[in-house]
Amino acid sequence: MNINMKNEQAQLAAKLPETKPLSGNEAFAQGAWEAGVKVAAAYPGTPSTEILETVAKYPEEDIYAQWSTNEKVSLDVATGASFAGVRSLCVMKHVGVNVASDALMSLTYIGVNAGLVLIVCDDPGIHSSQNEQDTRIMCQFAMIPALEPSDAQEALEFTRLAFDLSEQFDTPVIVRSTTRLSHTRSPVSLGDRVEVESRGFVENPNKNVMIPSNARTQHPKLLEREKGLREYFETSELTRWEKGDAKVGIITMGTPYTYVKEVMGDASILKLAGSYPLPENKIREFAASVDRLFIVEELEPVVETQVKAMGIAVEGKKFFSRLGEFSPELIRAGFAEAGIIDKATIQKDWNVSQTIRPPVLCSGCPHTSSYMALRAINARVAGDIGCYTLATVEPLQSIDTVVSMGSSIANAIGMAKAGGDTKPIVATIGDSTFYHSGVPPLIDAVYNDADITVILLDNHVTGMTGGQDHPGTGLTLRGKKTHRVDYEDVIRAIGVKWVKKVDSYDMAAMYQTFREAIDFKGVSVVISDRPCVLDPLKIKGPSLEVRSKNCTACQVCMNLGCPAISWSDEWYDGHHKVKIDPQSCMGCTLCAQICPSDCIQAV
Ligand SMILES: Cc1ncc(C[n+]2csc(CCOP(=O)(O)OP(=O)(O)O)c2C)c(N)n1
Repeated sequence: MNINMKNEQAQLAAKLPETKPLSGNEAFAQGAWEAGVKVAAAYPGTPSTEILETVAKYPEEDIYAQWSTNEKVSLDVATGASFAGVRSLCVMKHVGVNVASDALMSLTYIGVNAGLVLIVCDDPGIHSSQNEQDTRIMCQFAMIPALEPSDAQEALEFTRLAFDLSEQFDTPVIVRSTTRLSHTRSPVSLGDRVEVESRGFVENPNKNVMIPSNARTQHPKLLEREKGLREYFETSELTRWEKGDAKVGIITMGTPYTYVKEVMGDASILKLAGSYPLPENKIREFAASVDRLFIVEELEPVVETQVKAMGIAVEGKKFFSRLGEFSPELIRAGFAEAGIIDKATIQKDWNVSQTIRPPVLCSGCPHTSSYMALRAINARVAGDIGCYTLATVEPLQSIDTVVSMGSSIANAIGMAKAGGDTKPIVATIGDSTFYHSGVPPLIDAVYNDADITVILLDNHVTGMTGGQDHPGTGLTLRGKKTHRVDYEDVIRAIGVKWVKKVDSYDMAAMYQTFREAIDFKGVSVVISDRPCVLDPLKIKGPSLEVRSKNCTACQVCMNLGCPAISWSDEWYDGHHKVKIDPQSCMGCTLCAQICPSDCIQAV
């Protein structure tokens, strides 16, 4: 190669967009940054958490980014920024939409000033959630366009485009992801950021104030908007007709598109930008061009129901489940069931078995002692959502109910008011969850004089989602020191008369304090206080060991469910003695505190 050719190649490479391997979540963040977003807010939730964490890595002068106390607050913050004239982003997991939905249902009537985009990550297969709801139904319900990218490149591009659509059609736009897309890495071409001028606050109470008279005039505009968006998707490049064998036509979108391409690459495919609103004419044209029409969509038959309502014969959920996450194997099995693929070609030995590993709290987890104490007290425990939900399963097995984030305290109020239970009524709630949605029910408990005990499990972090900060940690999303909202101050200000803080690693004090709290008539709160052993720093004290000659194999320490403790090869009276793995042991000493034969000691 001569020097000129080398120079030409170098110039060409300089013109090409930079390509990087990005996860879907990183690509969403990049798309938002490229779109000129100025304000971003979220409450963490798997699989969406890394989107805002990535946004916070872009320069502060470009984007202000914050953790909000909950999803409704984050949407209201984004809405405020849009009112003020700058592009804003809001991110949440699918169940977060339930929390934000009151604001969302009004926002859809208001529309936007500057573009507002919500990225919502669903969790088909329930890898880490309390349910498997399909956000696409919420999009239809709220009449908000749903964009459904198939891979990380589209995650970036759809997000960037979503801001333009938001402004063009005066609507919030939802970009819908799923766990597979959010957490899968693939090469992505990056673009530059466009700096978008602030539009400033536009005074327009008829549009911005949702009182009945204004809502009445706004509602018909939503129908107009829907019509406009439908027409847009009819001709948009995002609606892609990939011509193939006309015997089988498949309408699909999102991650299922990639499975369809892998399994049925020769078929005719209509790839949709999303599930709402649908390009009806394009779908009719496509349906007329194929012998048999299928819809492949994960979770609910959102598109299928709409296409059937158009009077078009289509098959979908008959062969592709409404439950769980899709995979190429499931798509292949569905088409085999439909008689499209020869069943004999399906690989039978695909089932790869995994070693079963029950979920447990970490060794040294400060939540463990609370549940040991509650089990000893034999309390009726209304649980909540966080790492501590793991105390539902053996061996701690001490939580009776878990509904949704922030439900524990009000569930306990209901149980106490129902009466008839001989057990003391206790609610357990994490520190992040308390500020998310635990404060109003605590106010309710005081107001209605409920006889309940609340255990606030303060591990100084949002543990479940990977250690995010929150108002109780005193640090912002970008790690800056800020005002720490003090639990005791808040709880006392609400009017709780009995509040005590106790060290989670002092088993006897925990038990004693719980007993006193339960004996108190009315609302009592115990703050179980110790930092998480893994976040933000790994806290490893000197490990403990079992003096095996003194171990009576009583198994009391096994009740902790500590992953550092296991059975040894030695026996006592027909039972296994125990041992401690020094690598995993965090040195919390809980096992030593409860060992009746005093055989667990520091190394
Ligand atoms: C509405 C909603 N938003 C977010 C989540 C994701 N999520 C589950 S538990 C949790 C918070 C856990 O933190 P904390 O209460 O401090 O308990 P920890 O996990 O630290 O024990 C979050 C953000 C969810 N399940 N539901």
